[in-house]
Amino acid sequence: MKIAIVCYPTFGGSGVVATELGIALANRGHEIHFVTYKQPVRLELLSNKIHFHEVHVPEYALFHYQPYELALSSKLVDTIKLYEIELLHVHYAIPHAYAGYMAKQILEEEGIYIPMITTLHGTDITLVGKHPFYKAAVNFSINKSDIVTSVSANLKQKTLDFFEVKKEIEVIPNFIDSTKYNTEFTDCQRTVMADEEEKIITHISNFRQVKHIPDVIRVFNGIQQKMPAKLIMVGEGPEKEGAELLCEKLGISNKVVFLGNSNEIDRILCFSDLFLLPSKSESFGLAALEAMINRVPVISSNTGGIPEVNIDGYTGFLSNVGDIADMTKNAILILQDDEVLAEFKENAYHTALKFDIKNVLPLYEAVYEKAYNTTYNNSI
Ligand code: GMT
Repeated sequence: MKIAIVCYPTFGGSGVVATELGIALANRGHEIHFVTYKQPVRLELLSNKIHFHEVHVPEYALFHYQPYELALSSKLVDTIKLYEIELLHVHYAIPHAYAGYMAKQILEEEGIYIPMITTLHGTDITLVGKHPFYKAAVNFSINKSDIVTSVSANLKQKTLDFFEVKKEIEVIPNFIDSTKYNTEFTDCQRTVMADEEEKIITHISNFRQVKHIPDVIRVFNGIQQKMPAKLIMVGEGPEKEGAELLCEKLGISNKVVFLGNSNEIDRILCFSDLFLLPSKSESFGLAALEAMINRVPVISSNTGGIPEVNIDGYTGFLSNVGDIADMTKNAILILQDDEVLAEFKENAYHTALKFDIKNVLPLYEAVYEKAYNTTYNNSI
C-alpha cells in the first residue's frame, strides 16, 4: 500500500513511533511517504520505499502566526495526487488530524477518496487537546477520521471522557523492535560514564513540565545519599536549566551528566541500572519501554498508561505522582541488592518483549485494510 505519514519530526515519542512504524511498514513492502516540516530524527535511511516531503511555510510579514496547517494540507493534496497515495496516517491530533481532514475534503472535490487514520498519542488529548482553545477543532477532526487509534487503554478512556467521540477507538500500543536487542552490546562501556562501583540512573525526555524533572533530581539525590551513583539526563527542553540549577543547589552537579539530545539512546540504556519517569501525566511512556527492552527497571509514577507498561513490583515500581519519598525508597530497594536488580532487569526485558513490533505491526495493517476497504466501497 502507498501510505502518507504525518508526524512531528523532532525528538519525542509520537515522532519516534511514527518513524519506526514507517520504517517497519517499508520493510514489509509498503511505500511510505513522510510529510512534515523536517526530516524525522530517527529517519536516517531514505530508499525507494521511504520518501520524505518537506512542508515549507514561507514567512510573510502580514502573518503574525505562520499558517502551518494550511501548508501541510496543500502539501498533502499535492503528494497524494503525485504519488497516488492510498492511505493517510496522521500521528498526534493537533494540527495533523485537522490538516489531514482538509486535504481529504479538497481531494474529494476532485473525486479522490483517501482514508485517514488518526493516532492519538497523549497531550494532544490530555493537555493541549482538551483546552477550550482547541477542543472544538480536535473533537471535530477525531470524529472525521476514518479510524482512530490510541496508544493505551487509558488514553482511549480519557478521550471518551473529554470529548464527544462518535466512533470506536482502537487501542494499538507503542512498540519496540526486539531483534535490535538480541545481541549484547559489545561496546557497552559503562566506565565512560561512571566509576566501577557507581550505579547508573537514567532519565530521557523532552524536559517539559509534564515530566516532573525536579522529581528526577530529588529522587536521585536520595539514592546517592545511600550508595555511589551517577545520573544521566538525556534530552533538551524548557526545564533543563532549572534542573541544572537544582543540582547545583543540592551540591550534586558532579554526579549528574546532562547529555542533551542523543540518537544513541540504546548505547546509554545498555549501561543503565535504573530508569526514572516520575511524569505528571503519560499516555504510554515509550521511554520506559525502551529502557525495559534494554533490561533497565523503571521507577515511575502510576499515572495514565504507564501501569500498562511498567508492572508494579515486577519490572519496577509505581508511586503516586510527586511521591518522591516512595520513589526513592523503591529505587534503593532495587539497586542495593545485586540479585534483586538482576531479577528486575530480566522481568523488564521479558515484559518489553510483549510489545515487539512483530505483534503490533499486524494491528496497524489490519486497521489500514479496514479503512481502505470501507473508503473504497463507499466511493463506488
Ligand atoms: O503528548 C506528548 O506529550 C507528546 C508525545 C511525544 O511526541 O513525545 O508524547 C506522548 O506520546 C508518546 C508516544 O506515543 C507516549 O509514549 C508518551 O507517553 C506521550 N506523552 C505524554 O502523554 C505526556
